[in-house]
Amino acid sequence: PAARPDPEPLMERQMHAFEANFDGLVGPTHNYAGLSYGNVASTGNGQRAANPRLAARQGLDKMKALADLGFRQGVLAPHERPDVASLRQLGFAGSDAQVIARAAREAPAVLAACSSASPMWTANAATVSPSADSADGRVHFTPANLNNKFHRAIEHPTTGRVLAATFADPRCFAHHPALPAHMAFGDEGAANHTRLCADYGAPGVQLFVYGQRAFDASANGPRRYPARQTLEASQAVARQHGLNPARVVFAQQAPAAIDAGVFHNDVIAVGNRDVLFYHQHAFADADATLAALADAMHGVGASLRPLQVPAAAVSIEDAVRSYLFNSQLLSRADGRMLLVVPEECRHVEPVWAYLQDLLASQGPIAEVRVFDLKQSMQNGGGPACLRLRVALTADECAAVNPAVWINDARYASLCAWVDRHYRDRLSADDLADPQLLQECRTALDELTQLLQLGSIYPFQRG
Ligand code: SUG
Repeated sequence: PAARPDPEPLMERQMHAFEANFDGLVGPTHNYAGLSYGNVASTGNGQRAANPRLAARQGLDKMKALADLGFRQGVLAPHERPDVASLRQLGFAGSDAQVIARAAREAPAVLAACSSASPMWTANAATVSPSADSADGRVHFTPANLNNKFHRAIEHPTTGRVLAATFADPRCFAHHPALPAHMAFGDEGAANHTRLCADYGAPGVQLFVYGQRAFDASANGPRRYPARQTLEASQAVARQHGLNPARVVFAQQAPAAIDAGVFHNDVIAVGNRDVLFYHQHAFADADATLAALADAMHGVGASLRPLQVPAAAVSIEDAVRSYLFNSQLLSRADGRMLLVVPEECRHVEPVWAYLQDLLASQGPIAEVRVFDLKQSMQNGGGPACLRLRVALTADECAAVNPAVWINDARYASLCAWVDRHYRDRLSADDLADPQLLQECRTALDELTQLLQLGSIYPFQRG
């Protein structure tokens, strides 16, 4: 591929770079099926009735609120569900309606997996490396294979097409295929990846957190719940993105944290610019991880500002219950930071008390905003799960599909689209209804026009 046409001087690029957030729009089949063993909200709420319309509106309201505050906010389209192609691959034949009816009768759990709206959690869509860090000066994307859960392993082909339709210009954006679909390369994307830097446009340090080593039988992994991400997957993504090894840190997540329900690192840590906000028991070896990060940051002329939350203030259980760390840490125009937390933080007393102390401490976090994301939270997806971060220069921003940015008009048209097409109640039994597939296709066909995505869905591709 051609190199960047007219590279701006580095200083210029640094000044004009920023972080954009691309949230997943909740799909019309949002439901609670208890599909994610190791994610305690998902298994705890399985079989509860969901409200897809409310779920989508809650997500859109967060996008709109952040756009109104001046943050660049984009949206990524949901996927076609139920995924009839996957059902056919599993031996269900006939018309689309017959495929669904047979799956509902013979294998309802498989139908539920093929009906999940899980692509909404775009922190798991891909790992993204900004141009300032990659060898060829482009933004790199690797869709996550999400190999650990079947309902998520079917996401990456469509995710790849959504990303390619959003970040289309090959002079700015490089798209890689997902890693091989084997547990040795289990990859959960940006949920286990944090980029630290002084400025978004300056070279940074990328932290990859893994749950287990695939090729080292003596390694100590979790005992109760699965480790979804392997070191070998993280290493492959770092290689694929052309990252400088001196600016990459691989760290193991604490196995005990995974066993307590921390199925991704973004349930126990979040970073932004030079700040890493993390729980005392997030990492298997916190001292070594912090030292390696501080060292690598020093190498890019930055200094790390670690913000450790002691277990004495917030237990791992309360962190999981409240999703304190599944927050968005965003840089305001004045350089101080805003923490976007879910409503549940208000209801877990030690967490809310901790947040008051944090605000009083005059540290980097100056503001906390609370959002009601209950529909997503009940499946284990907080504010940070719902968004994919992409650091962009002004040039790269100009190359993004303009129809995906959230502004007043797009928010209004997406809300109207949701209200036109989404049900306000969906239970496990409703997944057998063949009409649901038609509703989903009609809605998505309209959405591809609204967001100018082209024919990204299997049903549009014949
Ligand atoms: O992969 N839940 C998702 C939640 C993903 C959260 N993402 C991050 N932490 N970044 C998961 O476990 C539940 C679906 C269900 O049970 O119906 C689910 O897939």
